[in-house]
Amino acid sequence: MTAVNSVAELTREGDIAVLTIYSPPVNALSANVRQGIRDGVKQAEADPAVKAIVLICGGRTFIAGADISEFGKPFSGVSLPEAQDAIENCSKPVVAAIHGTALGGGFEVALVCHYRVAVPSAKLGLPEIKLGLIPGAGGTQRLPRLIGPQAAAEAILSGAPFAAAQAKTWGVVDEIVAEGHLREGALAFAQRVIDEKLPLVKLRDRDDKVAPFRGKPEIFEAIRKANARKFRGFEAWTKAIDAVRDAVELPFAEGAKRERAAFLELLGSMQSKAQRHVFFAERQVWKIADIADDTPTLPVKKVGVIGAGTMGGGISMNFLNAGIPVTIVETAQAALDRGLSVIRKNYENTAKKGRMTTADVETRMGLLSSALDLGALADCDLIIEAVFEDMAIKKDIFGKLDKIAKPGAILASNTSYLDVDAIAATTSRPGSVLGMHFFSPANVMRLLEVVRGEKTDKAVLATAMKTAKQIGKIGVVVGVCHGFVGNRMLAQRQREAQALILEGAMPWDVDRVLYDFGMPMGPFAMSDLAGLDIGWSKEKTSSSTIREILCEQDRRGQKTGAGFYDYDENRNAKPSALVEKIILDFAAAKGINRREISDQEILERCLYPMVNEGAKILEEGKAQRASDIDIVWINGYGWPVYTGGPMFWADGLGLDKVLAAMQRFEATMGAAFKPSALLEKLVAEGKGFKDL
Ligand code: 3H9
Repeated sequence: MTAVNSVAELTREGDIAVLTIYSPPVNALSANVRQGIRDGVKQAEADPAVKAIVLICGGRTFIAGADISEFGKPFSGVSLPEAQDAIENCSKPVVAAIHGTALGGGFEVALVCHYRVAVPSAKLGLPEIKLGLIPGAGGTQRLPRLIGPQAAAEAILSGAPFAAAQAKTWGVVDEIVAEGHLREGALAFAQRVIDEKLPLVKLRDRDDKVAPFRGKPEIFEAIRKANARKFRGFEAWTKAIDAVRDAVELPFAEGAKRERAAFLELLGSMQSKAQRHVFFAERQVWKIADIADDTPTLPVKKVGVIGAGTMGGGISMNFLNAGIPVTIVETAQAALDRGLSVIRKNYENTAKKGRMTTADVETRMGLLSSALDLGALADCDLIIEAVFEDMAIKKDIFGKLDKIAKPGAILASNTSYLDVDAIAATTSRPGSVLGMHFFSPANVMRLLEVVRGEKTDKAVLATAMKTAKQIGKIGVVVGVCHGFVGNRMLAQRQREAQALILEGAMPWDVDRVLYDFGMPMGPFAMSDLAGLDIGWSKEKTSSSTIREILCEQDRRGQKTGAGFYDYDENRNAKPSALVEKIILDFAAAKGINRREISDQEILERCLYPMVNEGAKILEEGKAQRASDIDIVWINGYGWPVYTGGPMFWADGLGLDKVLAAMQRFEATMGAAFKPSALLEKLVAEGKGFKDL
């Protein structure tokens, strides 16, 4: 065995040199790894006893890509193309032996090898698009030459890894070898290459898969059209399509040069910086400052859900999907039956779309039981209350649960605003109580705010976070305060949106500005979708807000065909002349002198107070880090990922700009705009949220 450098070593097995890269956790292509590959291959090539080389990785995975943490820092050492050239131009066959994930630059390294073998569990792909990038080491040029431009474009635009079996069908992988026997399998394959004198395959030289598409721009136009909606606001995707087109139209070297230029341009873009921030933020979020990663957690083998409404049903589905039995409790048989049939219908619809088999539907429904009595939850490890947002009801339920739940059971409330400590105080075991705030639709939305009460035990919090991961959510620890992180910040935006339509804007103006910013919809379209009558009552209504007036006129949102907007039978929204009149009359009655409001003001008034509230949340320790707030907004409210979330976005704008606007607004519009002390401090120190 020879050490090539600190992350690479060469061993000999007969005629074959095995170059092993080991750079935990994921063998990312750091300067050391790039050098290890180049020098290792060159050393093996120079050894007359070596007839073939196997490139394999130690640890849990093949190379998972470029080292993202190196992006944006000064470049040093051997470049990736240099390492790749050493492989591709090696006079001896190089076989990539793949386990775990071969992603991005890692997959691109595999693509310059002359052959590839993989274990069945391996996954391969080009996820650069998720980082606001395109592959930058030949991936956009070699993959189309191997699997054709259409399949390649799809793989690059989805960024999703594909399984070894799919790779084999495409010819991306030459042989699948037995799980757990990668090294032996790769050695046997390499021996065959030697024995049968198989050629040194260079994908760059292949033309058969791209030639039929040459001179057919309509193919790329169609790909562009099919993806335009999905990528609204994103920059990288059109460059990815251009690069694949170049693979068809241009000689390899020229296409590769253009790919590299586009990659480098994107690497410097704000969007990619933002998406890289999100990549690390999503991984940070699991780390809790005062709780060690190895804190023992409690078993969650059976879950109880109280309430079979939309939330309760959606919450239950998460656990059923993960194979965890659920007992759902309601107060009346009719409500229970309705809830259960909605769950079944949701699954059946998924099966109809071919994303699940009918057997899967039955397996999941088989894990679901129901009851009309809280007593049925006595053996549950985790009980989630998802009833009406009313403190008295919740306190009553937790008081009862305290007597029913087994010792050690976790008692969670799905409250979206209420004081979890007050709920916990109704039990004799506040250490077992926390909030688990799911977002609607709860079986779809990725975010879970895990609300840490004043007395929540560490093991209970750690278990809730682990459970979040297990059911495919992204858990964010938040503190007890009205609305926690997400809804507390949302309230700022809602207040301003309502004020703006009285001062001079129309709902569709506000919605357009926020939609153009990248939100999936504006606040008024969102209210129409959710229903304007949430919390509204016919008996108590007093025409004191626009919303009340709309409800009084039976404009209760999309479901009644009218709300802030008029809707046609396909639920297409149209600005409403009637609503315009209601707003103008209401403003006049209040003595408001309406004025022209610019798009810029709409944006600043809606978003800056949110950032300011985020700063207060940090100040009060209700979120652990600014990037956690970004994750909440991206995953719970559709904040555009390419801006990195509200706090990262504000840093990019310059906090001084945000502060100056808040001060300006405060002077004319009052205390709602009072800048947070943290915002002022950061500006005074010339710092950003990223420096906290
Ligand atoms: C690229 O390759 C560009 C090229 O085309 C051109 C270049 C010229 N770099 O996710 P995990 C860290 S772009 C640095 O929790 P899992 C991660 O932060 C890249 N660090 O594990 C975490 O650190 P910590 C294309 C990385 O098992 C730890 O590893 N490649 C990288 O759930 C464990 O990660 C990608 O986009 C990296 N590339 O999932 C792949 N990857 O423990 C990105 C991971 O301190 N990576 N880390 O929090 C992934 O998708 C997943 O990490 C992976 C493992 C599936 C590999």
